[in-house]
Amino acid sequence: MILSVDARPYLDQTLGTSGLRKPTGHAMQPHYVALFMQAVFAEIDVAGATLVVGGDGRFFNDEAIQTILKMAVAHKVGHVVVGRGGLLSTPAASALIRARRAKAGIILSASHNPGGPDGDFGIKINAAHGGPIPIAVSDAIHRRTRTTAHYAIADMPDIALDRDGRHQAGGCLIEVIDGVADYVALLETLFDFERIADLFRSGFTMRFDAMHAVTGPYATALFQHRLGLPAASLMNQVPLPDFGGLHPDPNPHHAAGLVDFVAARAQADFGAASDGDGDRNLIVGRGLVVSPSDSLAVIAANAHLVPGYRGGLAGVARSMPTSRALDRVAASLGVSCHVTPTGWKFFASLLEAGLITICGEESAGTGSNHVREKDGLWAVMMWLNILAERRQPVSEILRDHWQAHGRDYYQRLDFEEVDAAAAEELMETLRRRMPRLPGELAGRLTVTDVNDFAYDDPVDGSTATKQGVQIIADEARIVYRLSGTGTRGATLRVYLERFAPRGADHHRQPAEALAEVQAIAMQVADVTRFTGRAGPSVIS
Ligand code: VG1
Ligand code: CO
Repeated sequence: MILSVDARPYLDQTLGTSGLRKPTGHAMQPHYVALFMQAVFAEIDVAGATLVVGGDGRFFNDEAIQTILKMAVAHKVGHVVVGRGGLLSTPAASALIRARRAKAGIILSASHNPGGPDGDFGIKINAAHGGPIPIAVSDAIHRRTRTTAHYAIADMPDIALDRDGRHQAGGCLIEVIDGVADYVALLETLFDFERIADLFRSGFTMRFDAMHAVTGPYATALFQHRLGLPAASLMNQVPLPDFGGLHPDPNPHHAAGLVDFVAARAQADFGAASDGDGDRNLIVGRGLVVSPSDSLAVIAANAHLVPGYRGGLAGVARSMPTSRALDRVAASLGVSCHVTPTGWKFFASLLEAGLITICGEESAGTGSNHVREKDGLWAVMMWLNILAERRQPVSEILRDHWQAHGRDYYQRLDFEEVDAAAAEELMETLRRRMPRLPGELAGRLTVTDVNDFAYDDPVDGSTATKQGVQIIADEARIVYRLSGTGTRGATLRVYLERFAPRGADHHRQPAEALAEVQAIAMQVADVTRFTGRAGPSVIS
């Protein structure tokens, strides 16, 4: 029986950089998820189509998934493919959408935000190409939520998600699958598994931190069962609804244990971690944390060593705040480097059109045309395959890279949970000051260019404006933008970068190399006055 439930619309169901994201308690309000999904199903006609559903296992996922399955039945979806235990990493979901020719995917995740009753909950909506829906669609969904005052849901028992199986509900087939095997099989088409297994047999040591998030089962199947890594090399590999109280954001701040073990105490040759939904990665070597922007550049420069990319790269792309290290690699390879606003949807469009092969963001997301999302384990496998070929320490690979291309010192400063109005005012004040900045002296640097980043998608012709203010001062760059994934107040992100060309000193600490740029960044935008903060809450 299909029920039509009346409820009052929620007016705050805005989609940000990556889907709907809210404090868990907020998302658990009566009918909140159901009304949102009603708007989604009204915008994306799913009748008779296939739908992929899964999440990162965080608190409230199980309940929300049952609601979504029952609503899928009510909306006459033909086939729902759902991950066992309600689990699917974001890249695995992307792969599944493509493999099963699904019309859409629903990924229940607030990604790198903390989980649990006091953490965050989120819903990402993906399109038939496997990537995040374009802005035109997310805007339409948001508009529709504002007037959606009822939803349709099947009156049926919960579906057992703890084991694989097929359930017929009305005209809908609900198929529970173990998504891990399919995902590992996809990686097998790209990487030289034998060579990586050889590397592990040669005494090379690795530590992988799944942060009690979704990649645990994937990492166990891949690294331990398939490539022979000892079980003790995996940390926090059991997905937990509250991520064990950890914050599943793989940066040096939140993955401090891994960084201490590998980088500081040199207890392993290689360390890696991924985030809540498995799309981000952190790469660590003995004595150093690889900055995500450098990791992207090294991956692109060495991709020819990996079987799946031996044929070369069609092009590459980075988000605007990501360092320009990738541009230098692209120039040396003779391919174009596209610069997009923050968020994977812009890459999905370029990947779909075949304009790029590899892309990434400073926030530790890296990926390729094998799916339409960033992919944490893929990035780790790229590094492992490159290390298996080059047989050099991570630090030497970086040193060689900087010698060949120069080094872009890089840091991101996050001012989290600041007053939203004050953060807006900071950005608006900065925008008003923009015309006066060029030519001004900033310390020993001269401002050479200032702009508020705008982007015209070369594929679908859409335009995105006000995507972040960038100030270029000689060989340095400062970018300011507000986060679109936070759920409390506003988060100001300030990105700092300074280029040290070939032959310059490449072995300074980033904080020291960027001290002058940081001081300029704080002063030009009056960060302390607007935010009331003397310094950032997180540096990555
Ligand atoms: C952040 C990152 C961005 C990333 C997005 C989603 O967005 O900066 O690069 O694409 O999170 O990542 P923002 O708007 O807060 O800066 V995930 O792993 O949360 O899907
Ligand atoms: Co994520």
